[in-house]
Amino acid sequence: MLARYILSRFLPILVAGSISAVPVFADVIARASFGNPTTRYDHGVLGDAVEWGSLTFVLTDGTTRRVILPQSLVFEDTSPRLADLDGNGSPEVIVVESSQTQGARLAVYDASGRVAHTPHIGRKNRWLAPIGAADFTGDGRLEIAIVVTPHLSGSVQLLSYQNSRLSVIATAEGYTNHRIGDAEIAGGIRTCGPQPELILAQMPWHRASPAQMVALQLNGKALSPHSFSAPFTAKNVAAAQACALNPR
Ligand SMILES: [Ca+2]
Ligand SMILES: [Ca+2]
Repeated sequence: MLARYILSRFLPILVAGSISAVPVFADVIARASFGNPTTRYDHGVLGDAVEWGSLTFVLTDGTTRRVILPQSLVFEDTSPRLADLDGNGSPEVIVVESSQTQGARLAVYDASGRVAHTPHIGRKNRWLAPIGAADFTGDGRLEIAIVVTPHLSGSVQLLSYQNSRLSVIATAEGYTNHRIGDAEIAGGIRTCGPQPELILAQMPWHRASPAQMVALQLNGKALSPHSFSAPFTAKNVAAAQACALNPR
């Protein structure tokens, strides 16, 4: 009797809840890709002078949406990254946008368009390279890790995403995940212990000589480095991410 009472009392609420959820779940991004190649931003940090002018989302219902940037901006990036930053069950899309006059910024999109961005670095031909997203603080929400000016200062920033706002919560200097002209971004995130770690190269990182590989761990407001004895190579990064290689 009690079960039936509870059911009859709460059923209308459950039904109402599922109806109101329909519009939200119609806008879930399944895939994202860059398009409209353009040479209007003459930087070539990713190996050629071609960047991207548009970003296309394919939603789970099969429909597509396309964002076309104004002439003043390009996507200066390898590929869009999907991560559910606000924990609502639907991924956001993380990309790098560069301004003709102000250089790169990190931007977050959802199916409705751009929802957050960092400030531009402030100068043309200044770039940033995303590392990835993971829950570094242990609060159940993802933070985004980036390297600002990976060929100059190598400034690592951990960004929280709250209420459509990106805020720097921890930093470290002198680490990189990219060399000028490389088509791909190296390194990444691994979770082998209780918290995620950033796998990066200690600067300087040149083609002629391998760099030291480090794992950066969030420690209060700092990112503390732990050095590997193996150098920063694609093979060693993969082994570190598979937890087969650990800091000494
Ligand atoms: Ca989300
Ligand atoms: Ca977190």
